[in-house]
Amino acid sequence: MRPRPAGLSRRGFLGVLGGTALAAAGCGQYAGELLVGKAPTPEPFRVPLPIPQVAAPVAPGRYEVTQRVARVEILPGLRTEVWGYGGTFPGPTFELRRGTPATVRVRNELPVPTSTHLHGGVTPSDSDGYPTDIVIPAGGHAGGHAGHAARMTHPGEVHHEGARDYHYPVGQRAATLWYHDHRMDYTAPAVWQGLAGFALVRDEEEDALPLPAGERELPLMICDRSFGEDGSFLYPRDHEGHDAAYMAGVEGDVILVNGAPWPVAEVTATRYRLRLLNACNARRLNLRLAPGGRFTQVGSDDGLLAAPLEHDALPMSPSERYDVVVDFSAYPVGSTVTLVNTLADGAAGNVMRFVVARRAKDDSAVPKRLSRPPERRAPVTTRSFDFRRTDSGWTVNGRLYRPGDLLARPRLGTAEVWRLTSDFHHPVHVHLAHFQVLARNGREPAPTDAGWKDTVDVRPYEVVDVLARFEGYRGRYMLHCHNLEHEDMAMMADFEVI
Ligand SMILES: [Cu+2]
Repeated sequence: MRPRPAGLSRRGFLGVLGGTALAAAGCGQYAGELLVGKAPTPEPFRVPLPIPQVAAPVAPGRYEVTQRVARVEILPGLRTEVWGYGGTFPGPTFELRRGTPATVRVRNELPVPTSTHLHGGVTPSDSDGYPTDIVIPAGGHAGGHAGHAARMTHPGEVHHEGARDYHYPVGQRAATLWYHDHRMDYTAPAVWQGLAGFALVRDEEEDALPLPAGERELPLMICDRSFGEDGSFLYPRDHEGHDAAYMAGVEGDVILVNGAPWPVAEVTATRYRLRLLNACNARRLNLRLAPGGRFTQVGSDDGLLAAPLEHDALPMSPSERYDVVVDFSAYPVGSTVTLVNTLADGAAGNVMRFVVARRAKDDSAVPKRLSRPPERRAPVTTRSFDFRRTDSGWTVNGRLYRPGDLLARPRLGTAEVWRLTSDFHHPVHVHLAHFQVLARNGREPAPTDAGWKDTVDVRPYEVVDVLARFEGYRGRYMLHCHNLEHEDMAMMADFEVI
């Protein structure tokens, strides 16, 4: 492995690339570049929708999960090597409760180091999954195709040998969170390989609502992958880990929900609560129901709305979530309802299918008042963050990411307006702080921008103002593009809550 100074390598070569693929991608709805798979495309709507296992605590408030390599059947008849929390993809779902702290011991038996981020979590800085705060594989080995990165160290890198505990106080409202790898330079291939799962926070406010529950509450992790002929995950890599042709982001040609290709779920003619997550590396979605129908939104990225909202379509950039209710009693028994993505053509335009199998009793309802979200607080200042491609690569305020380089120092307990601008599709994610979208290009935000969020889709040449509140903990956090290839190519920044 030839040594490379920090700040060079793939970041350096971005500047000399031709912009053809990027320009083409920037014109349309696509954020990334399609990677065409080589395995036979499975027939859609044949594989039953899997529901990830719920993680079982080893003691009250204590969990242990091992990241390991596993071979699983994703495409019928073929085996895929995944890197999974617990050896599964998605990883187990963590059921967390507001006011009940949880400690999760993550043991790393993969060939590469890892860092786990609880996305949307109000988490102390040292458990937030900082990219250079890494768990070195148990036994210290670090071979494998992406393993060379284990040998490259970054200034200030913190190593945990084999395992570490992440502490989650869980002081936050009920919400659909997720967790995923967040290691410096290699988040995109690691998440692609399977390192992601749900974490659901519940609380008394939510318990009191008559929303659909139990088997009628479905977490749906939507992502795209491409497969080699033998069923392995394809991911473009050059000798340094990434392929410059895919700097816009990698899009797969097979759509997975909870790790199954275009699955099918049998439902009763009743209401269902769907916790939708776009877990794609780069693909944006615009979800609709075919042959028609509406989503009743009850929650956004970081909690329940004050009151439900009706939508015909749900635009979702990577890592955005919607908590919605769909009433299948609106469809005849025996009919099918397909969740589609109108931003894609052909097979990738389908996501999954529901078959309305029979009538059933339904005690659920969507009340007119759902919750009392935190009020907006008057901002103390405005800051600007520009997400842009420069000659040196994907940058924030003209800078390539360097750990420890602070772009802002907001005060704990205050709110600020953060003005986000871009030259391309950039799903901007802020750690710790939740925000509300105030305006897009100076105008009212979209109805689907409602609620407290941690990720917002900033579109080409758009100006998005968000009101961020800094609650919880002092310390170092990040904001970054959640197109994972952009993130790995240094489109991140640090801020410190003081
Ligand atoms: Cu981006």
